[in-house]
Amino acid sequence: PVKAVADKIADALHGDAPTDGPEGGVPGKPAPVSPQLVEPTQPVEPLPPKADQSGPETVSPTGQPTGADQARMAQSGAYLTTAQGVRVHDSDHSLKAGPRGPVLLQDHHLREKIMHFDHERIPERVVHARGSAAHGVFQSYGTAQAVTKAAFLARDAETPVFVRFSTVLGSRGSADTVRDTRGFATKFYTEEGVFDLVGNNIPVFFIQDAIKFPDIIHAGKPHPDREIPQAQSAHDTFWDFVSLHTEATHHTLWNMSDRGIPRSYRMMEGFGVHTFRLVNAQGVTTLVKFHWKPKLGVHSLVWEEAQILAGVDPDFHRRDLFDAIECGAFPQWELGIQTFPDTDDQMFEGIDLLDSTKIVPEELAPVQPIGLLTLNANPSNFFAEVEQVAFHTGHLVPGIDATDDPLLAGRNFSYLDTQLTRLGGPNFPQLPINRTHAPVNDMQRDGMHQTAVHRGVAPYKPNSLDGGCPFFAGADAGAFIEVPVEVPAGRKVREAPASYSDHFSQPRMFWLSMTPVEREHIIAAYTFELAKCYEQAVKERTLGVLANIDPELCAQVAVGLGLPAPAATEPLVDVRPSPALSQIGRTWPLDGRVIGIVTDQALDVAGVREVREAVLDAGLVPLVVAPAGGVLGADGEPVTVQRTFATARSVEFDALVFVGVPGAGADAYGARDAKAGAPRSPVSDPRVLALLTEAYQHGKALAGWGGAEALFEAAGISVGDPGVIVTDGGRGMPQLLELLSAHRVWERFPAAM
Ligand code: HDD
Repeated sequence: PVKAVADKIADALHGDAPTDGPEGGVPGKPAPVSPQLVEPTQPVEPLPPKADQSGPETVSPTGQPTGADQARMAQSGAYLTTAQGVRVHDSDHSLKAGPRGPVLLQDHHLREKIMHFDHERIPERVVHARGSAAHGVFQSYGTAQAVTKAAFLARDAETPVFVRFSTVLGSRGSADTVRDTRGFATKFYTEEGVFDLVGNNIPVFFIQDAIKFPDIIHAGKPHPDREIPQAQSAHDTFWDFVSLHTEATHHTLWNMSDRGIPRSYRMMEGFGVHTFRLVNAQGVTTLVKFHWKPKLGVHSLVWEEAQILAGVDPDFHRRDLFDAIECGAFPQWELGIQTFPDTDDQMFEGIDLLDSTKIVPEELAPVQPIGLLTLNANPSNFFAEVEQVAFHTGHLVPGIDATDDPLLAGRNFSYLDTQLTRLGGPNFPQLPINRTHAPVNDMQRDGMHQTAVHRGVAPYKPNSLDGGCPFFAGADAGAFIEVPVEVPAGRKVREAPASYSDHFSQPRMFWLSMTPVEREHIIAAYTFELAKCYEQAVKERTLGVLANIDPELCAQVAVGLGLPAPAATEPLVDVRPSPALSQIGRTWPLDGRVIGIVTDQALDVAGVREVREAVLDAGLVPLVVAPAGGVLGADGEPVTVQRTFATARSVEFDALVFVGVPGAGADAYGARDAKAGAPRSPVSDPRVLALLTEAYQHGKALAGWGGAEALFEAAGISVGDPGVIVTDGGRGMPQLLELLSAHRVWERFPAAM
């Protein structure tokens, strides 16, 4: 990312000119009104579509029409019409018998308008209801050619994609930063049809068999009587279930780790979870697990940040993704595969590849990069694209096949079924966002919301009336042919293989792979969640589960709950840690990170300009925080204020820079909303002190100049403390950025000392 990119997000998204918005305008002067915002009274030429209003592709890269109608994408055309195309004279008043008279049944426009509005909502997804998405492109490296014949993985192939990220438990309007698993679903519009990789940011799942899915979800969703709590697992029914159903232990432990509260969708790994089977042009098969590796590294919030954000900015992840793409800081992930020989037992180094509660450590099977995903365009209509997109684990293309993982088998049933309720019938593949970019020549006919006008008289096979068309394809003509693998014969049983009953060895491996800070976060997460439960028996039973992972984990959580720590009921397994599982200890690029510059009208504006420039040059986003909105620096190039002391909260920044002592001597609540008789702060506005202390507690890099030491001292922070630097305006930036590239100042967390 270049300077222009971050400049654009800082200015275009947060206002580069005074506006009449809540935090713009020159104090004391009426805000100028943009001519474009005046409502025209006569028909005028429609405004040209904005850059972000480009609709879904009408033609695929291979020249296939996608069915999308660009003309319907926005308010274009001079006259308002009814749904029947009749021009409308008045849409503000119902047709009445006189201005105070009763409304007439004859008013078709009224009925049509309200009828449509009444039906605007569709059922939200039963899981993963809250999400956001983006368009992009997948560039293959061609390195998977030896193991798969899938054409989109051939060298230099470029495939359009649509990716939707989500939380699992919450409703559509729930907060983004809750502790939960995140969905990571990718639709590849390949030339051979659609391939969906419907994964999560956690590589294992709660259950081994899809038949348990309704159970885990009923347990995790709000209680059926009061419908609380929303979007979280910190309640009795969830812990009741996972403490009884111990195959959930591994996934639950990942949820309680920092993976459950990502900093950004852009900073999460993605996993296909199941083992898939690839087949190459010679018919040779390989078992694989898919991984998405973010270029920006894997980073998380701290729990307090996540909680505050849920109130301060419930759309934090949605905004972060949209803003980053809008400003050109396109998020990227490398797709990688772990490969395993397709043996009869489908085991690798003693790990059952058909058990979705297990991973294969990267140290045993390295992740081999096979392509690069870049998200480069935001949706133009949330409903049409993000809400109506329908993913399916059964959407496979030649070269990629399913395995007998019983979790995958159930998913292959469920994803088709759920669309009938959500999207109202069997024709959802015709919705623009779901349309394949490959030619469709099926014999599906009619049904609700059919938009195709099919020709021909013989939608059946065999036929002679339509010349026998269409014909079957062979492998040489690109047909999808299931790999004819041997299936083990046996008795019909409702049982699982013996290897599925190992529920603790991998949770123990995960725990042992964490650094002290990460372990401390896990202990705090379990303690928080269990302390929110009412049932003593549920807490005690869960402590029993933790004892089987690690006695120290169990003991620490027990202390927090004020309960005795039970002994393990199973022998502790001797496992080797997997360092790849830890998020800490490396440095990463910083694209799109947000730096707050906290200042005051009276302070060093030239210095603010310099820091702003340095932040922009590094491809980051500077946001200027001051006591009131407007612009600073009447004497030179004006600096726009993007946040005020009333609206800024430390949680939306990755690092903070303080200019002197902003708000010194101000009334306790600042100049703008001073309360009569409120005390004057001897040091600074209390909200500035809160910004500073909160950011310090959350391990954020802090810098200051122009006498900011006095402010730090007032907050009990010394300049020599880890991650606290005194800069000389913009010249201190390299130091700050270096701190930031480790994501947080880890030394500040007690466990790391
Ligand atoms: Fe699922 C949605 C991921 C197991 C049934 N799932 C859904 C989405 C993701 C996942 C990312 C959101 C897709 C979107 O953005 O539209 N699900 C997973 C993973 C699983 C998994 C990684 C285990 C490895 N799911 C799973 C099982 C079942 C389902 C076992 C049912 C037996 N999942 C669904 C669903 C959803 C869904 C009910 C809700 C909306 C939808 O499918 O389209 O069918």
